[in-house]
Amino acid sequence: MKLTTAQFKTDYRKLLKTLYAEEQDELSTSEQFLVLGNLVRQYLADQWQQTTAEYNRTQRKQVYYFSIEFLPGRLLESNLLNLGILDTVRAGSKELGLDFDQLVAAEPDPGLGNGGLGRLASCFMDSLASMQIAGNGNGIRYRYGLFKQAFINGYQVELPDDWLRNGNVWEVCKESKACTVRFGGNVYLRRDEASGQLVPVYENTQDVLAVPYDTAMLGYHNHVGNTMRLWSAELPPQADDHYYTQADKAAVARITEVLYPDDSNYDGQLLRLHQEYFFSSAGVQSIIRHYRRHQQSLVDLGRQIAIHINDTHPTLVIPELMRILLDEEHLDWSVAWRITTQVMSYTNHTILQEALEKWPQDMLARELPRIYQIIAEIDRRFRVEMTPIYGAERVQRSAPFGDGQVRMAYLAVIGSHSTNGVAKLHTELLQRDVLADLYAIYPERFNNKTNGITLRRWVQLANKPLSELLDQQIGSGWRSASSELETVKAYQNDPAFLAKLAQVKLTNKQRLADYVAATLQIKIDPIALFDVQIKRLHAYKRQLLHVLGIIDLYQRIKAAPDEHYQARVHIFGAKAAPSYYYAKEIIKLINALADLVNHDPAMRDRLKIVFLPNYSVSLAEKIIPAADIGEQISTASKEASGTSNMKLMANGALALATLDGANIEIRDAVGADNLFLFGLTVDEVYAYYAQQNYRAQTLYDQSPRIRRILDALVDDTIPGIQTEGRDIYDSLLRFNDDYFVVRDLESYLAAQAQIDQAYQDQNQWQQRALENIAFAGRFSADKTVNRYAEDIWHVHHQSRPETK
Ligand code: CR1
Repeated sequence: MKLTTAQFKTDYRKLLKTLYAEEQDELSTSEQFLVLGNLVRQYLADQWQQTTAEYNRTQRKQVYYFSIEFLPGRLLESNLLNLGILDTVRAGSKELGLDFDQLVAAEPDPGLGNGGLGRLASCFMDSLASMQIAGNGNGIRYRYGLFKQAFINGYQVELPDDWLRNGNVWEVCKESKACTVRFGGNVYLRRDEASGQLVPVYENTQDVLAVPYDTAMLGYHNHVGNTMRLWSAELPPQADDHYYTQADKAAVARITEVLYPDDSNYDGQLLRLHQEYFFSSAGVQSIIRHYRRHQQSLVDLGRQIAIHINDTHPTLVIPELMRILLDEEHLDWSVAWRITTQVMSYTNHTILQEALEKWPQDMLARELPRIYQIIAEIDRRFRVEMTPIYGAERVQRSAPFGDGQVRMAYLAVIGSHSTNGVAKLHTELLQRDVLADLYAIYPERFNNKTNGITLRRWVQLANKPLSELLDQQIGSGWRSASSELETVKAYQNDPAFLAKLAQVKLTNKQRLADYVAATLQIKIDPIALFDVQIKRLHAYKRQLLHVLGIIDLYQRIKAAPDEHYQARVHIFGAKAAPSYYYAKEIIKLINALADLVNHDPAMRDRLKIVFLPNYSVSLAEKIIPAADIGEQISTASKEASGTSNMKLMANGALALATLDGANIEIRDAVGADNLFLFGLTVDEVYAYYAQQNYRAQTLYDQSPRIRRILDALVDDTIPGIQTEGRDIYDSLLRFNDDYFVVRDLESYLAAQAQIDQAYQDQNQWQQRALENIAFAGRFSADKTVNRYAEDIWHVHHQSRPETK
């Protein structure tokens, strides 16, 4: 949009008066943010309204992305960037005497997700709009986001995230578009006298009103404003003869009160089931209602809409759509089923058994009786159809019902026309292992869609020094066509450019160092190598391996303090699920080790550990541009894709990585010389599983170095971790190290030694960083969503040269 600084200043002053009727300097920073946010809301309104109107007028096929998590990050700056008025508003703010960066930081960062899954959903929202795909988000408006993490005495404590306390400038409540979601009660089918149709009769249900809150999702410089719709649970309007109590109100509000703080872990709470049906049902109802307003017949539904199931949490959209088509639209089962499978598609995000959702059949029957009947019929028909072809055993292994449970991933595959994994290796493992029986039955349904990230947030906004340098060197075309980043390779042997690249990194490291000094009172030197691991705390992600590597370095410096060591700062960001005891012990270990190392004068500033609390999207934006090394060290096969690997690469960090998830594709893009690989391969891990011949204890017995490192956990080297140190030690030796930490330790140490060596040659290091930046465009979410659009949703997108 067009905007001059003069106009902006006038608008700002006017709105300030309307909202607060005060002088500018009376306002707090967060009030100033609210004025600016509301103004930007006004600026984006045209674009949002016109897009909605255009979708209604042209009746383009709509994509609905259902996700129980979204992690959009702060929206002020990204909305300004996408509108094309970021520089104007920044300059205008300055003239108004506002501290723009402070205002940006005053926006609450919505923590409506746990980690990669939720952040991916938000990268996709950004890319859908930027690729001019008619894509809508559908999720839950949690009253409280993911807990805020603090450390007390090195232990994680969880504080409530009251993100809505000052309101939310970006959302619009659409009370008139609310729908009713039914839980519990009894249901039976009765033949309607007049029509002769079977209609369900519900008795004693608990009805909940789902109220939508819409947020605009803007495209980059293209006048598109898509919608992310989040549902909030409320009491239905009061009937004349019935008054609600406070307790009624609280019971209903509970459904959308908190985000489940578990990542890669299935949580079978009743409330979780209610959340899942709540947003699935509300979303599908509103889609059909909207569709019905514009179309006569439902037979074309499959050509007009696509519903995407982001992990299994929204799988109940399948029986819910069936319910509406059967009970309300009176279609035959076979017609309804054809439409449903045509509409639905599913992405799997993990092969971890503990994360695959299964609901007890009796619980589903009690809580969602009609939905249960429909799933039972899906199960019955699947068995009838498939048993003659594939045999009873395979069908029993792959049907929705099994062992008294409803297996949600199986239901998702059976009820969709497409199932995808999120990296090549992951999709292969789904086909080979986790979903092998269903792959045998429906091979044509399986496909891979490697994850992607939006470079607008992760480079343009997070790393302005790099963005400006790129503009100077290769022009600004890369900002809308990320493949153009590859042209920067022409400067691989230009020492002046490499020096500028090094300078950019130093600037970002200094900025992070300032933040660390201000928040943790730890002094770190930007000249040191910054080695970063940022992700949820989980045994399979192996933060422990990283810690053992640091213990090794600590011990080596202690043993030979006068040798030369590359100075290092090890930076962690990680939340542990509140109920994940082992993960919390690792947090305590890292903090205790940090305490020891950071205060040991023998380290002479050559080793520092920084564990930044409350890892979040906005903290990631500070850390990633400052990283020299990004650790992606999961046990091979366990990390479905990873996405921080892509963000770090785009910011010129080199990966220290196992051959897992998308690391493999990153290696294929940048070449094995431009990252540091180590550790077991998937085949080696699977061979250990097959042969059951892994013994961590043997490795401990054979290697003095491993022994010395592990012993530090239990011999008081690190004060304050008596129980934690022992438990972790036992997990490795007594319980035989589920994630092959000990097995990969020496190979990890060797890779770290290579890194220290490589860092000495700064010219060559910058060449490698440049190679990573150059190929980051391959992992742009713009391309990823275009592939979904073409192969899965069958919708049109903008045809740019970079679509493939
Ligand atoms: C995976 O663990 C992947 C993201 C996004 C996570 C991670 O490797 O990058 O999904 N899975 O696809 C997950 O959270 C519940 O499952």
